[in-house]
Amino acid sequence: MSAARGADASSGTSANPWKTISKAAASVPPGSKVIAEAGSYPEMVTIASAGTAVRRIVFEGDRTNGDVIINAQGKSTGFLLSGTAAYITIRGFKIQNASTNGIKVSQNAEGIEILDCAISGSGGQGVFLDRSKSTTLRHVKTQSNSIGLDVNEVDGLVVENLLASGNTGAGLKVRGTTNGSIRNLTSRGNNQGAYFTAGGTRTLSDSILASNTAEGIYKDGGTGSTLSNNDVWSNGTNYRNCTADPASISADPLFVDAAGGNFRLQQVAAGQAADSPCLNAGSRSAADAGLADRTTRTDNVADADAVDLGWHEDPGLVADLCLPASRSLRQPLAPGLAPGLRPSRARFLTTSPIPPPSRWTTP
Ligand SMILES: [Ca+2]
Repeated sequence: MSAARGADASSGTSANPWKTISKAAASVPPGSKVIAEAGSYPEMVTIASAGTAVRRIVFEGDRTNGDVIINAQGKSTGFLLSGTAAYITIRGFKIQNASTNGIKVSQNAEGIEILDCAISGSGGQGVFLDRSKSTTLRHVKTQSNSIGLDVNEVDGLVVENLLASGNTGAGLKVRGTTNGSIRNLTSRGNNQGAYFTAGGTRTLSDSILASNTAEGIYKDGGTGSTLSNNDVWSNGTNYRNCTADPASISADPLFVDAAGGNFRLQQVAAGQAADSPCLNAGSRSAADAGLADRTTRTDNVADADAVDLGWHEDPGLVADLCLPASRSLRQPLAPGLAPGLRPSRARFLTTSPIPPPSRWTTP
């Protein structure tokens, strides 16, 4: 698509792109890859189509020349995955200022992947997974929303490398949910770091929950949450209705500059005065965590050995895309983040087979 020069009446090729992602969403068959180049797309994208496990439909923001932004100002939702959506991948978008949800995955939607996205300024949840099946989030930032990530009774949840900060409610809220795994979460400066309601089977590990106003981890009744290898520090109450496991710590994580939006970890090898206690404190290797190509360091050296706790940055990005912690809910974005300043060009490719799904599920 090209927000600038496209037309929805055109053929949707690279030379004659569509104007909106919504047009592509209503048009493409399984196995398609939709590419949106840099620019701002002022729309609510509803996706009701279904790929298959081996023929996903991929919506990708090509960030080579800048951010690809869904400007949902005045819309309820940025990306709405309806109940019929299946095997859809959404990758590389910034979704801003939706009145309700940046991304919503509806009941019975299956096999949805949300990768490398940043959601901010939503009036409700940045990301809301509402009774979906087999849903994956990887390398996602959810900042300055009401709730960062809200998971409601999902069957099969994988969350790996999530940053939740500056949300007025919980950074992470998990209601029910079976077979849920949350790893490498950094949840800072929210009301709660992680809030679990009763029921389900969920694990939270290799994560940092720090400086949240109310609880670091709040288990609101019942059982079904397993905690391990977390740093839970300086919250109003670190653990409520739950206790630390022996592999967890409670120490200042030594973010480089959390107030300024830099959630990398201080380390002597990268030039800081001290080493974060979160280095190599995880339960598995960086490679097994899928984070051996990401970094917690200011010099962009990739994580190695045991995985470091919490958020890992993409060293390929020119600048961190985190919002400063000082920005309150729904304030205008800084000029440097203003959308739509670059000409956008977009391509819709149906003739090129997309890579196998493993490319998209394995960073
Ligand atoms: Ca490490």
